[in-house]
Amino acid sequence: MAEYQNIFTPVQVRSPHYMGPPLTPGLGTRVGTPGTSWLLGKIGDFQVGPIYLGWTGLTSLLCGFIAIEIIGLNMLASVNWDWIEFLRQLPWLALEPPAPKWGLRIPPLNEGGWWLMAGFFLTTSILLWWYHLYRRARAMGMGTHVAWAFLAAIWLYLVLGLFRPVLMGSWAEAVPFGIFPHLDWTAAFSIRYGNLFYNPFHALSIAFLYGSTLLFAMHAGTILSVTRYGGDRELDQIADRGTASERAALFWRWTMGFNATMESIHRWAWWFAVLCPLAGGIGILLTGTVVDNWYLWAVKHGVAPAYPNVFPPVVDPATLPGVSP
Ligand code: 07D
Ligand code: 07D
Repeated sequence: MAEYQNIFTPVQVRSPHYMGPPLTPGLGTRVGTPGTSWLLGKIGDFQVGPIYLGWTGLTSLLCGFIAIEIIGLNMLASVNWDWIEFLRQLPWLALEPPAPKWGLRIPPLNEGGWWLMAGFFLTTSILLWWYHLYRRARAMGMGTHVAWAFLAAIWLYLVLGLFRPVLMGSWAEAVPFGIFPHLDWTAAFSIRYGNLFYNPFHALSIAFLYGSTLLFAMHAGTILSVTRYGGDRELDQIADRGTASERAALFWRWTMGFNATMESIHRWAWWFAVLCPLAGGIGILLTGTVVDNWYLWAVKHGVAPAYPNVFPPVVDPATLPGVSP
């Protein structure tokens, strides 16, 4: 029954587990006894483990654990250490950054100090994980494309929680930890700075986000549609006439006049994914530092129409007296 195989019908060979090629001595070891999962075999490889953590992976997990612990315990404290309430209210609970009066100083723990500490450990954890990815790729003799793509996401994260607050001179500008609270922050940020829709980098970021889903659907759909010719096995199909790859390419050429190549489609996908947070980070960094109100900016540059003169002139509400910084 093994004649007709594609990605939906993989043979899950129960052979001795593969530990991977030997490691350079002195570079740590892989840990964990490999296991087998029939269910995981339906969506990927059925062998689970071993995993190589090394000191970067291990310290990253440790810092991540400390960060989550600080956030979780603060949330638990905010509901009087009541586990039921903690579970019930979890999506609404928050660990907030320091108030504006603290600027960039270190506040007492209960006034934002915990937030600062959690942020420190989360950032350390993320950066260590980045290095872990980078080192694993190098150790495999691979390119480091995944690590650089991850760095694009880290760029946006650091802009939101570190670079922009530092430029603005206040930790209060940063994002709170919490599921709905971070959405409230996002909505409030947009309103405070005059509607993020008028920020061209937000628009670019959205175009790359939507473009990513489109490319993902086109590429995944194309490959799935040629699995009957072995398209999912990509490599040996690339050069030969009449094979999966040639059909896939011709399908697009004859549908829309142009086709990517087996290689270039992955560059398209990589760049769209990377440019989404890269452009977004630029947009956030400019907000409040260079541009205070994106709507007024858009009016000034002829992007948005000004209100007709029958109304009093539009002033930036943030400049009115009585507005807290
Ligand atoms: C599917 C890969 C797996 C990752 C997952 C996320 C945590 C957080 C921590 C309770 C696609 C794991 C989540 C570890 C738990 C605590 C304290 C990736 C996949 C499943 N957001 N955001 C979510 C983060 C920002 C926004 C969900 C993180 C900005 C909107 C999840 C960050 C802004 C919406 C989440 C971050 C913003 C969300 C699902 C960091 C502008 C939603 C995420 C570190 C960019 C959606 C209730 C997902 C939602 C959502 C995590 C930053 C906006 C909790 C870790 C400040 C509008 N965000 N987010 O699937 O349902 O990502 O929210 O920067 O609608 Mg967010
Ligand atoms: C958050 C990168 C950091 C994540 C890292 C991961 C862990 C988890 C755990 C594995 C996502 C760390 C991971 C810790 C480990 C496990 C289990 C990437 C992140 C490092 N917007 N908006 C965007 C749209 C509006 C606002 C981007 C659409 C309104 C703000 C995106 C709409 C207002 C910000 C986007 C819309 C508003 C954004 C995010 C529509 C709210 C940002 C791109 C149709 C009322 C962010 C320039 C991304 C940005 C952002 C989409 C509307 C506010 C394209 C489609 C007008 C404040 N918005 N938005 O990659 O970059 O995020 O803006 O209405 O900061 Mg928006």
